[in-house]
Amino acid sequence: MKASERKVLTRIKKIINKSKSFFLAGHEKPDGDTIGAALAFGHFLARMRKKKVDIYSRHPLPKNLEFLSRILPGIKVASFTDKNYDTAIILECSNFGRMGNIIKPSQVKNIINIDHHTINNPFGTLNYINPRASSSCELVYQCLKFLGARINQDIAMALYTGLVTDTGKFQQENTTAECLRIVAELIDGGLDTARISQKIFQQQSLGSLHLLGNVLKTLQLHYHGQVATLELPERFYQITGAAEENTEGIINYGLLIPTVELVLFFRDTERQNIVKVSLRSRTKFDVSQLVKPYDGGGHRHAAGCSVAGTIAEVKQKFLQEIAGYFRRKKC
Ligand SMILES: [Mn+2]
Repeated sequence: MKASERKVLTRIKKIINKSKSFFLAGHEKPDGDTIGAALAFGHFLARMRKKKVDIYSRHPLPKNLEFLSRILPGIKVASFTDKNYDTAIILECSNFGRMGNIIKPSQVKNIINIDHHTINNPFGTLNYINPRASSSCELVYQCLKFLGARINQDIAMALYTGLVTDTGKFQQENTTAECLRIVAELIDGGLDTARISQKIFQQQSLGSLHLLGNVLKTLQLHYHGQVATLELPERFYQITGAAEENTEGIINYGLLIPTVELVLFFRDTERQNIVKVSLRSRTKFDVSQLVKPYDGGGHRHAAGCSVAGTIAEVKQKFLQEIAGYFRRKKC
C-alpha cells in the first residue's frame, strides 16, 4: 500500500471512529459492485461497530442480486431522506448527486468518497480513489482490513459479488492480482463462490433470453469488422415482456467476434427521443473520449451516455465520429 493511501485510510479511520450515524449509497440503477460495496461497509459499521447506519438506493436491486438484501442492515429504496448524518459514504459516484440526490451535502458533516473510476473533481471530505483497482469492493476490502474488520460470511458474500461482476467473471483487464488474492482469502474463509455465482449469473427468465435473441439479430459489423453495433428499440420490451435490467451484459456479446475492437449498443429509454448508448472496447479505442461530447461517463474500455434522437440518428452520428477516429489514428 502506498503512503498516500495509508494517509487517506488513517483519516477515514478517524472520521469513522468519531461518527455515530452513517448514510451510505452508491449510484442510481445499482450494480453488483455498488450494492456489494455498500452492504459490506454498512454491515461492518452496523453490526461490528454498532453505529447507526442507513444504506440507500435510488432504485431497487436487480432481481439476480436480491439475495443480497438479507444482509443487515438492508437497503432502503427511496428518492430522498430528510435525516441528518455525521458521515456519508458515497460509492462509485463521479459526483455527489449521482447517487440520485437522495440527500444533500448540507445534511452530513463528512463525505467519504470511494471509487475505482477516474474522477476529475473528487467531491469528498476524504477521497479514497484508485482507478487501478478492479472494483469498489476491492477498495472497501482494503478499508475494512485497515479498520481491523473481521470478514464474516455476509461481508464476504457482498464483496465477492462486486469482484466477480465488475471483472466480468475475472475475465476483463481489470482483474488485478489483488482482486484474486482477495477472492482466495474469501474462499479460505469458507465462502461458497460457486453457489453465489449461480445466484448471480443463472437467473435468466424466458423473456430476458428472448430479448437477448432479438437484440443479437440487430448485430452489424462496420469498418472491416472492427466496430459492432447492437440495437434495442422500445418494441423489443413489448414483444418479450423483458425489462431494462435484462439488458445487462448483452453488449459483451459483440466482443465475442475476434475482429471487433469496439461495440456500441443503442437502446430506447422511457424518455421520448432519448437514446442510451453503451460502449465497450478492447484495446484501440478510448471510449471515454467518444462519450465526452454528450456528458457521458466511464473509463477507457467501458462508457455510456444519453443522446437526443432516434436510434438510427444516434447510430449514424457515432459511426461518423468513429470514421474520423480511424482517419486520425489510422487504425
Ligand atoms: Mn465498479
